[in-house]
Amino acid sequence: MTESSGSPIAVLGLGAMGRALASAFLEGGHRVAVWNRTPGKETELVAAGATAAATAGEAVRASRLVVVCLLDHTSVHDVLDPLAADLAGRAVVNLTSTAPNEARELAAWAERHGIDYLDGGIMATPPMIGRPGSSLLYSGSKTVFEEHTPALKLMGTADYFGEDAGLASLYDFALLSGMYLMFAGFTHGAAMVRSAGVSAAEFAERAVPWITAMAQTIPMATAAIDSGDYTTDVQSLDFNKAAVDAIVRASRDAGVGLDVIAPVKALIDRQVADGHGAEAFDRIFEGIRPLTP
Ligand code: FVH
Repeated sequence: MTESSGSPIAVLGLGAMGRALASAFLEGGHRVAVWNRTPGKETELVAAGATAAATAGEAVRASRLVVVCLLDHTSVHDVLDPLAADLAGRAVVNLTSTAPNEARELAAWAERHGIDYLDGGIMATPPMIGRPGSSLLYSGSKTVFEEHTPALKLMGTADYFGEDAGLASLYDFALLSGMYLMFAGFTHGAAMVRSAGVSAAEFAERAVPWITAMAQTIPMATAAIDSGDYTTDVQSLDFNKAAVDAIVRASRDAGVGLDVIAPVKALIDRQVADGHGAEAFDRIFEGIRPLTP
């Protein structure tokens, strides 16, 4: 069974993201009850048709679906713990960024209180919500996901990863890791060219197409990583060591800190020292992978 359009939704947390989520539900024709710890952030939403709840409990009791978007795991417990009885029998979709084990802990807490719990990771910024490019990842209660898919799709594409409530967050944080290291790499490059008086904006004109092109080659690394066979006849670790050592020298010469590039060099050096210099760069995966599975 899926929910009827216009069914009431509570949104707890009206930070930049919570406000964007509530707007998307309003635009989708839902009745929306909003609550935030600090009053004042609901004004525009109320003007657009939302109901401002005086307490989180009031918002929850008005709705079958409760969407939570707070700062972190602790704030979710701060808000939801006193409402456990009110939440029993209702669906909670928690879109707060939590670590996988924190999501699992929340799912176990919800189960103990008879609450249907779906965890989610938002792969979008607030202005992207409800627009093309907004993607949300879910795991936990399949019932909640299936029943509320139409409402979830108002925020962005909705992909379900399974009953393990920590999986969506694991994907979310894994993707964010790639993003943070990409941005860190950009700042390292920007620092290098700054030594020649080049602005970050000028550098970005070349960095964006280069990084975009390189991202297209990621699928080429997957076969080696998944099989553990790093045999290569191009660009071995020895080759990459020479390149990264030269980048380190160039960075030093330019007066740039090695904080970003040094861990990359260390990963390569470890594999070369262990006798894998002839194998592919992707072998650095073996230096950081979990022992199981
Ligand atoms: N903004 C983004 O681009 C990212 C995109 C990916 C997903 N994140 C996550 O979404 C969560 C909320 O993010 P946000 O952008 O809305 O964050 P803020 O604007 O800082 O709002 C935080 C809200 O949390 C409330 N809050 C904090 N601590 C408590 C607490 N102990 N009890 C009750 N509410 C609390 C805060 O309330 P207030 O300070 O206004 O009273 C805000 O409503 C987050 O997990 C991101 O990682 C967004």
